[in-house]
Amino acid sequence: MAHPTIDHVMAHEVLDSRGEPTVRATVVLTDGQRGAASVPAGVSTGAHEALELRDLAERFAGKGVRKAVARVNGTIGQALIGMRVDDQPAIDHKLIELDGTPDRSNLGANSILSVSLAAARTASIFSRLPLYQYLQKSFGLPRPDKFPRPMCNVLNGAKHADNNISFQEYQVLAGGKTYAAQIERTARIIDELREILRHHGDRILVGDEGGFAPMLESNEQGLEFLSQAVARSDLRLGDDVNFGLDVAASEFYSIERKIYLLQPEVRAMTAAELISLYQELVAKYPIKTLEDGLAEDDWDSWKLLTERLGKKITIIGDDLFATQRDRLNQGIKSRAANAILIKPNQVGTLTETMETIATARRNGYQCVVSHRSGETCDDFIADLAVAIGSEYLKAGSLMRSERLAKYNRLLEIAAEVGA
Ligand code: 2PG
Ligand code: MG
Repeated sequence: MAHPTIDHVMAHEVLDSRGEPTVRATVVLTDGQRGAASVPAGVSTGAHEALELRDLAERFAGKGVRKAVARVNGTIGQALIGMRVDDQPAIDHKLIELDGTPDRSNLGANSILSVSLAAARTASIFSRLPLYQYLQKSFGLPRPDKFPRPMCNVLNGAKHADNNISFQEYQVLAGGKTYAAQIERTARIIDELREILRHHGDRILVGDEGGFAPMLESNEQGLEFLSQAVARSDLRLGDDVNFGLDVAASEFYSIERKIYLLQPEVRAMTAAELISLYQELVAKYPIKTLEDGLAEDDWDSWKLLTERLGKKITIIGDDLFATQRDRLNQGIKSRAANAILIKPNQVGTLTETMETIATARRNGYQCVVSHRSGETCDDFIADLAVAIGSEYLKAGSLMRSERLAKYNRLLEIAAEVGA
């Protein structure tokens, strides 16, 4: 078989699920085979993420990505012509070198990632392997001992919704013998939750990630509603079903005053008080995962949170680590969190994403592969989650096609591998 050589790369501006521009790139081989990928974008972005290149012009309120597209069609495309598409590290190192900045601010993490992912997809097509198998093979990953479970964000708050709550995500973690059974149970709970909210007098609206977005009396009330929905689904709380939270605490932290301001309770809390609240909630509800319980640079408090709850539940760093290996190493050293959220667009290339995952694994940190609030129907992260044996795939609720694209891809792979 001839080498799979890159003939050219092209990019377009497309729209994501929030109606905002993003980059889609296609890699074309000399034999005409091709693969494409679109990058997602977050709203509650962390301060330490790699930077997206935006036009900052009039179109789309400054959010256009024509500059990023031009980088792919120009500098990046030129540099990749003639390279082997199945040498992902070489491609990614070329992208990193071309950019030349630590935060990808020159070419933009959006242009770089679109090409990095499109190259991997094209190589998998050339190799006649499903993407997850290609990733396992090309990165020499061990055969995973688990299949990702759905981490399903059924109630949306904070920046992802138009309601009044500080906590960003209330997740259902359904157990079950198979992935398909876990999805069915999750769907059942969502149906019951809809009825409960209707009964409570809420209009049934959904947030950016497809979860319901009701007005609540307190952040705790979300957990009460979830518990009721599980009971009405004839499932056992803590047995069949657990909960997860993404608090996204950086969003309600005041750096000057060092306090967390919780809405709608209107409570100004120190980190220690907020940690006590988490302890109370964990004692009362079957919460198994807690993401971004504290702000992204509140390292000492992260250490305290991990001391207090790390033996009992999974403490996930998202904005804290921003998928960056250096920040993860800092967390390992200071014993902050015991798991990391993995979002390729926080770092910029697939190879760096895999390096961060390998560091997490070596140090006993769990990995959770995640979407962004602004998504397309690209399902790359589902294959990534399978390839690395991610504990969960976090992809929003079981509503809106850009979320379902990922969960449905896992249904397909689960059928293939018998998970
Ligand atoms: C998060 C993500 C995805 P965003 O905080 O985990 O849910 O949100 O993409 O807006 O950063
Ligand atoms: Mg998060």
